[in-house]
Amino acid sequence: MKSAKGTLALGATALMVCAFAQQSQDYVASIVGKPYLLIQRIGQLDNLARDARFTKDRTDIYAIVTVNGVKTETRPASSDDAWPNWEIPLDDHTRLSHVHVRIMDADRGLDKNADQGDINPLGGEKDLDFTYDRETGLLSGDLYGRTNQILERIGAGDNDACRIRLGVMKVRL
Ligand SMILES: [Ca+2]
Ligand SMILES: [Ca+2]
Ligand SMILES: [Ca+2]
Repeated sequence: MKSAKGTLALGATALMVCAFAQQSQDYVASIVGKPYLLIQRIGQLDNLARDARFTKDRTDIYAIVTVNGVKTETRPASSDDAWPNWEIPLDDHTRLSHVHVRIMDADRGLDKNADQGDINPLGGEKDLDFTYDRETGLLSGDLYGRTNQILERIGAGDNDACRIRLGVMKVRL
């Protein structure tokens, strides 16, 4: 049987560009039996790694995810089109997880103001907010869908546009 424990067969795989398919299929979930946010892919459409006045910048995009007020900062991804497969646990104690996702590109030195990526298709909004209902398995808000569904959002209407693929996953025990 192919269902190795913790392996996700994602429905979106068939839609992916061939060059990236391999990387995606290599993903093996490290959280089993509990819902978590998977940020599978993050790519910059605008250049967030533009050189600033005093320093050379590089691509080091990371995510700040807040779940019911608890903040998690991921490690940076160093590619313009990265498949970091960041995993952020959702709230396993309450029915609803209110999730806020922000994307940043770190800038260092004297130019330490980081650039905030735009992953929200609406003008004037850069972040994504959604609620996950543990009982129904449904997402609502800036993301809507169901558990184990990868969703894509493309930022528009603001500067520093990025493309993100993410979803709430739950791998059966
Ligand atoms: Ca930057
Ligand atoms: Ca940077
Ligand atoms: Ca926007």
